[in-house]
Amino acid sequence: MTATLSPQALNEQYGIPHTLRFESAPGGRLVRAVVTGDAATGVIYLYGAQVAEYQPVGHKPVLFMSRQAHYREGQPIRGGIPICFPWFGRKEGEPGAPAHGTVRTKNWDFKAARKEGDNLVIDLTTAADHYELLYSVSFGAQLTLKLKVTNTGPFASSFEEALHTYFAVSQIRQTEVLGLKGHEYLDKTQNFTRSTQGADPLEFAAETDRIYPTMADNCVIRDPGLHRRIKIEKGNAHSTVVWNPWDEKAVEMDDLADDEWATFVCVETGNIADSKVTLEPTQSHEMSTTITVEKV
Ligand code: TA6
Repeated sequence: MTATLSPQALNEQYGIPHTLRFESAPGGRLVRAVVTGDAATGVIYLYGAQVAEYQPVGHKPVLFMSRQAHYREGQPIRGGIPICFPWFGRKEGEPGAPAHGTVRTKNWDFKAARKEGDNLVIDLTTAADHYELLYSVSFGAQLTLKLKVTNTGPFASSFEEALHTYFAVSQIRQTEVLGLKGHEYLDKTQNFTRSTQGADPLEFAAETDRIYPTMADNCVIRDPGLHRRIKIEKGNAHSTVVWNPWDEKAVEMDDLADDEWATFVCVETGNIADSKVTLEPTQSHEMSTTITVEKV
């Protein structure tokens, strides 16, 4: 199995009538799987194993995707759920290394697709350094993501990981994130100064870029404009990141339209900084997150 299989070959091998099909993405270079399940629709790119769309039946789209996203090899796709691995942000001691690791800008191998009740589950794999990665995405009334990492090398080694989820919101100024109170964070807008979050909810009135390295609790996004709450449950994930670039930073980003910053918030599940993971040879670690939308 190789990630360079054509949509036609993938359809022959893994396609499921009325439920799963493969196609070329805009621009024709990347391949994506389109899910039309009983409980939800979705899209996942083989490039980066990046979930780009998720919409449970009866709800509006849950994920944000930039109108100006690049769909070409060598560049990350702006929106959906990029996977950060084996480091988060800048690599320590290597300023030239790509931000957020190497797996979001490579083609993954499509491994399997199966129906489980109303859900459609897709497995993709890749390797990075001396790690093997298995990513399982279950599209249903909830979206469940599981990232399993195995150390295939001869030595113990450590990594960081994150599911850098872009949630669509009606308006960032009215959006609230709950569950962070009392947790320490590294403020990237203040040169990574450490502070403790005093109050719940977190509201947005300026650029926000915070790593909560030891925040394993679940979070909730409250969006009164869309009349919904998004619950983010975490398994084996001890860090949370919250990000919105605000207007000035957004204008500098060529893969984001100037008005789009106000319509998303990233709430990211991961293991970062103080919570990086160390694996002995042959050991595995699985992190997961489940996203649930509720009307209010
Ligand atoms: O998760 C927050 C963050 O690390 C921010 O600092 C911001 O730069 C963002 O990710 C996007 O990073 P990217 O490399 O995708 O432009």
